[in-house]
Amino acid sequence: MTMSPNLTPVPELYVSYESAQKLKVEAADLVSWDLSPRQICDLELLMNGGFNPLKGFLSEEDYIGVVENMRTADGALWPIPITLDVNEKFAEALEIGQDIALRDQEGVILATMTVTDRWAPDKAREAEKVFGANDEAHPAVDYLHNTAGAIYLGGPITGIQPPMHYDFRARRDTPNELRAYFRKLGWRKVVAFQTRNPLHRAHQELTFRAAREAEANLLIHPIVGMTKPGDVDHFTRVRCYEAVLDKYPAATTTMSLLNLAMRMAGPREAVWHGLIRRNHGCTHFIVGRDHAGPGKNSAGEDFYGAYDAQDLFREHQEEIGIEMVDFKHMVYVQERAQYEPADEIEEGVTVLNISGTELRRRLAEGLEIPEWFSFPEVVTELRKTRPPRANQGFTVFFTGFSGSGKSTIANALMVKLMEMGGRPVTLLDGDVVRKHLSSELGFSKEHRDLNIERIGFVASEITKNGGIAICAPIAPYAKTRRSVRGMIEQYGAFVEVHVATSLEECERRDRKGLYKLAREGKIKEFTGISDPYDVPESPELRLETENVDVDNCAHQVLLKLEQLGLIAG
Ligand code: PPS
Repeated sequence: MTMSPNLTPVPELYVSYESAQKLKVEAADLVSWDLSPRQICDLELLMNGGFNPLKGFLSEEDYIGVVENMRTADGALWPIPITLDVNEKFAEALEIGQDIALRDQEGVILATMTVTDRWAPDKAREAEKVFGANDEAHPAVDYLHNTAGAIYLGGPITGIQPPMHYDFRARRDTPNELRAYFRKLGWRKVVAFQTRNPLHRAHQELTFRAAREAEANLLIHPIVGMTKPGDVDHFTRVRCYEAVLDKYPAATTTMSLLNLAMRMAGPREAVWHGLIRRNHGCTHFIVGRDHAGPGKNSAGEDFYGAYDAQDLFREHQEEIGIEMVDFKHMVYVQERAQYEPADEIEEGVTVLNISGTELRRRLAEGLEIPEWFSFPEVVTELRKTRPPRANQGFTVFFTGFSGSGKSTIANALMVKLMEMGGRPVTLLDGDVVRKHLSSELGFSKEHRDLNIERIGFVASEITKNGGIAICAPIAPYAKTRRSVRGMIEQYGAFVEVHVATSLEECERRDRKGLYKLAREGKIKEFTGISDPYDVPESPELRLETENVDVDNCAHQVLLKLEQLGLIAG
């Protein structure tokens, strides 16, 4: 297979500069849709030709073809639905044929779209076909059901301007900019390496070998759009990549950042990544073991077979127009002090390896990370963003009935943590929050959710900045607690503490006299009496408070924090 697709430009969806200025003024009068972060990523790649041959968000017919057979209606290979999901209210107010303006999160108009299609997708079917299972343990299936709007809009895009990026501007290239760069340097063959993780010595070795075997130059092409929740943030990663770039022989390798929103769709994602790299002028693409794998499903098994991605890629290689380079699993051979492909190593030598989980453990516990595993510059960067757990921020989230003792225990815990020192502590008590942060809210489901989300947001900011947030609302709904957990776990630990005082005991105590009023119907929607409480199924800690004093309850929380490595013993 000989390929040199980087000689001609790829079609873009932008209008000329003059037309864009005019269109921008006209578009200000259109109905407009505020794009989500994921839609902004998709739109950028639609406009700059990264998603060539797509000309806009998929029509219903294209969507069905892509979901069912990985093909648009005119037969082009395309494995991932690129759809504009919106809410029902917005969709209902539109007419087919209408132009809408697409705005970024600051309100800047990036493009217009002529709405040709509007439909309610079968999301369960989409999940089964595209991601292999309708299982919310898959991040994209979770997104599909819990974040994406109920209605999809389709239609061609007219590009006005790309989304603005203020970070690493010199490292961001459109497909045509990369093609021009390769042309200028005379790079006829280019191997692309896709990554969402920091690079260590094994990656450097494998990418270098891949390029050497293909007699090609190397493009490190990391994702800086959206990756798997919990990944190392792209700012840190790019600083790590810059350090690794210096380790390749000069003028063989370059790096460019790709603002793609990954879906973690394994085999289909690999094909998609191949098409995107072809559009960026590459001739070869490295596909590894479990490419773009999302981890375990809700039954604890892998979503995809380890080599499914390679198999699907191989099947469509000609059509993708880019040659696959199999990932070689590289391991360190101690006797020879070098990395070698695992399948070429004879018996009897000492093979060293540090898994991703082991690396995270070593970072979390501040343990040594050997030089044979990674470059010192990379380890230094990682240590900055992943300090040992005992120095990271975290959130303790108490939940339980009104009068269960949440506030009292939370106060005691706060004082104990302040006595220990080291990190700032903030208490977001239910009553206090309702006074300062949520004073206009009542107790409907919608208002309670809003209240808890606000608490979650503040706690996540505190956690991100290395502090301790103690929250003590009722937080009666499991789904909302789960969403807050998700917000916080990006930055540090979320320790859910169920204050399990029974309703009978809370009502017997009735410190504020509210239960009496609730029984008399004078307070409506009162948790436990006339409003539900979802008992936490697996909190980090459950506190039984009957016949246990407050000091002891707070001490149990401290012991849990110590056990989790969040405070020094
Ligand atoms: S929630 O559901 O998490 O938003 O509730 P929260 O913000 O923690 O507020 C609970 C406090 O408000 C008082 N209160 C009520 N609680 C439950 N249901 C109703 N209808 C209600 N009306 C007022 C009550 O005193 C709660 O305080 P705590 O500290 O939990 O006893």
